[in-house]
Amino acid sequence: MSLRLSAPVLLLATSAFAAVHGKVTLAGAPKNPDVAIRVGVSDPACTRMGKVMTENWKIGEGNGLADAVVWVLDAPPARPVGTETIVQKGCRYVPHVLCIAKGATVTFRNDDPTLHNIHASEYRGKAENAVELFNAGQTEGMATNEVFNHAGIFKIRCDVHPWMEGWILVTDGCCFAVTGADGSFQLPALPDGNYTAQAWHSGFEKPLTHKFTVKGGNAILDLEFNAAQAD
Ligand SMILES: [Cu+2]
Repeated sequence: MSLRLSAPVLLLATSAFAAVHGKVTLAGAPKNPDVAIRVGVSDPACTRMGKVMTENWKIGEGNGLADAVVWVLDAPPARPVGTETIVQKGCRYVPHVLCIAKGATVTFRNDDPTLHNIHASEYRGKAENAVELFNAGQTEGMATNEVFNHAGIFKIRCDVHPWMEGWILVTDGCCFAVTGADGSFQLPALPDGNYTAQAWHSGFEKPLTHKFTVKGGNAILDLEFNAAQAD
């Protein structure tokens, strides 16, 4: 009778448990909470897929703020540049917020049985005009690849369905994350040292800045936006 190992043996160094993680929260209630969109009869392909809501404020347990982006300004470049995907599904962008490294490719795909166009521009704050980037129409099943070659905040919208709005944050560095439903995030491992993180959310003109120290591979970052300062 032979001896069998039922599962691979995992060797975990202590450092494997080290982590740079935290939570983004929202203090107070937003002035303009999310509302249902009156799609009306403009496109039955959208209404058939359920209620369409604005997606500005996703607030979870413990005031956790979803869809905020956290990145480290002075981190060593380490993350390989890859490809991410944004799907147009149910007449919304999934994910609503994406963070990528400079030079990465985004595949935009239309999974809806209707026409969408991806109208992308660089967002430079409310006071300045957005800079047009590209505008690509897509029928069902189409996919388009776009490379984002410089850091910045990019807004995508659809001229056919004016409620459709999505955000792509392009960073210079390696270390970034988009917060989950409870506002939590985990950044890639960082060598011990002092760093500066920034957090951005589409409801605010300016990012938050937060200094932190990684010790023994660990750091906990808690960042809070104040709803009273929202745009
Ligand atoms: Cu559309």
